[in-house]
Amino acid sequence: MERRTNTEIKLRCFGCGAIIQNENPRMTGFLPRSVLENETPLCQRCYRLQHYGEDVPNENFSREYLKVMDEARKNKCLIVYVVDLFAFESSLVFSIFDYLKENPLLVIGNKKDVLPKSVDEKKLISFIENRLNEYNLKPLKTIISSAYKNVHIDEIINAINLYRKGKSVYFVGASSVGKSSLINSFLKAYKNETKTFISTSPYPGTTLDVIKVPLDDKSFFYDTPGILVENAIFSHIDRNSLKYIYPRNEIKPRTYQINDKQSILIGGIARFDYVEGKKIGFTFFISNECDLLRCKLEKADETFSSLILHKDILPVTTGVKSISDLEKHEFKLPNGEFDILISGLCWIKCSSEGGIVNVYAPKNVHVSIRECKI
Ligand SMILES: Nc1nc2c(ncn2[C@@H]2O[C@H](COP(=O)(O)OP(=O)(O)OP(=O)(O)O)[C@@H](O)[C@H]2O)c(=O)[nH]1
Ligand SMILES: [Mg+2]
Repeated sequence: MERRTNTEIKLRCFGCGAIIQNENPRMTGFLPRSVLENETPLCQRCYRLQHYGEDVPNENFSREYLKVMDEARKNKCLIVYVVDLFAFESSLVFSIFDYLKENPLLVIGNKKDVLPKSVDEKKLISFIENRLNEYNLKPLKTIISSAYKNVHIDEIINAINLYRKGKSVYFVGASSVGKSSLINSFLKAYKNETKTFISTSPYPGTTLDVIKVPLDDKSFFYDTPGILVENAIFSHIDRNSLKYIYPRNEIKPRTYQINDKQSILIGGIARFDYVEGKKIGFTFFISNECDLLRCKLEKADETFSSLILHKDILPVTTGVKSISDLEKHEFKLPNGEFDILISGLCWIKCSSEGGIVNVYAPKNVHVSIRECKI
């Protein structure tokens, strides 16, 4: 019998096909050595996905990213974790949480300008911190901001100066949450002699490698590439439809008093069916550019396909032609106030005494019920 070389017997994960390795927990295919015996191995990411339904996106970190973050960890540097206040759930990047646990942590909730003006900042901060505490993340401070409107930029700069203790600062988070825009706001607030800024854009994946901005003789701001969260809507619709999804200005919540057996079509990409329950109000927090249309549940399938076909509802996306292209999520409504969220697209606030709702969204987009954000 022929002797096999090492490369020939490399194991692959049964769940995602990545080559199994036991050296680096932050790269694809990681499986601790102690559980390597199994005949059909699952990498740690797939195990968590399949057993806990947890979002563990497949971030293929570049070597540069890992090197920089390991340096941050070694030197106990301040990490600034930027989250998107609108698309909060899609800014939870579980795979970098280990770094956030071990380093001094400042959290910035960015894009305050797209939330209704009446929103209470204290409530937002406690919402963010409660969610992060669930993952054992304990920020030194959480600050609400808007890179667009320069909200609390001075307060952030002061906090950074206080917590960084003369060392470098690392900006991390999901794609498109506004890391580069915030650093640019800091550069504007201070004199930026070069007059050059970091590129920003409405498309995920703008910053491609780690960017170093000098702070003083021996320390830097590190702007890191954002991590694409796979179960957020952005990863599942056409790039040119993103402009309908990302709110660019203050969202105007839209409330519908809905009877049972009525549906709300959410562009040509999602649908909300009120299957059973008393007539109640459902408030949609969604980009103003995204069409919402009410119709009878019995007509919903037909209406949905026909509107998509004629592009009479926006946005549409190539993979969705009819309701059968979407995944169904059924909810028994609890008593009281809560949000139903479609990750990255919207949340729907309501107060119910029970009932049944079906939400249809593109496959693999996270849909759930949570405590009210605002
Ligand atoms: N409304 C609003 N939009 C913002 C704000 N900050 C950034 N943006 C927009 O969000 C998009 C992404 O901003 P970037 O600064 O490129 O985000 P990033 O986190 O650096 O993105 P990556 O480099 O892809 O990880 C751009 O269209 C920005 O103009 C904000 O405070 N409010
Ligand atoms: Mg960037």
